[in-house]
Amino acid sequence: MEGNAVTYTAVKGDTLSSTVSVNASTGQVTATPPAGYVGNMLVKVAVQAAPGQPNNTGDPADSQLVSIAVAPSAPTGLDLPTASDSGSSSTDNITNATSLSIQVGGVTNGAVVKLFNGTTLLGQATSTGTTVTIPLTNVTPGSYSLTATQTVSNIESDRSTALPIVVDTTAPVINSTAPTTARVGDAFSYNAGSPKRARRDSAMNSSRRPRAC
Ligand SMILES: [Ca+2]
Ligand SMILES: [Ca+2]
Repeated sequence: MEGNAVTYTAVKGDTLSSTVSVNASTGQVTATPPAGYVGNMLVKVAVQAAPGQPNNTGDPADSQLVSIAVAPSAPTGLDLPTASDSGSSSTDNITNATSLSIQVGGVTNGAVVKLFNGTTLLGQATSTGTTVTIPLTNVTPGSYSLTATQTVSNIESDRSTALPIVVDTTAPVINSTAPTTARVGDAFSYNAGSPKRARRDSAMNSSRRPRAC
């Protein structure tokens, strides 16, 4: 019956409340699992000779039970928590901590959550809620692009959006020289974070303070 007209059918192959449909002309099967379902879903797909077409197999239809793995959604909201984000900003994802935690959201209770840098597995933890914290120790200084997956019913999700973090253990240095003299009565200003020359505020102020005598 190769090349002859056929009729496609597709129905549920299990008791899940999923919906299954098939395009009669192309045979394209669309199966929608129940909302939030993770696991395997069975669909029974059959093809048979269209009415009036010869059927050279003993069976009226050639059917197949197809197992579809429905994966959990990717985790969301990776974060370097404030407690692990050291330095002048606790939200810049630049830290000198080599023992730190990464928080992962959007996970299912009981999911195994894996944390990767690129394709390297850094750590994993089992979620006991919708967020999970993955501790990391002895982190080598450098730049990281962290992603996470969650595995539910032995089916692993896609990767989350990446969280870039920098682990920098090099102490900052002052690369400017503080002035050693100041005039009595003048406000003194020095920016240790700028390599520019120090200045005296009085030079910029029109209203000078009276000088002490
Ligand atoms: Ca943070
Ligand atoms: Ca920081």
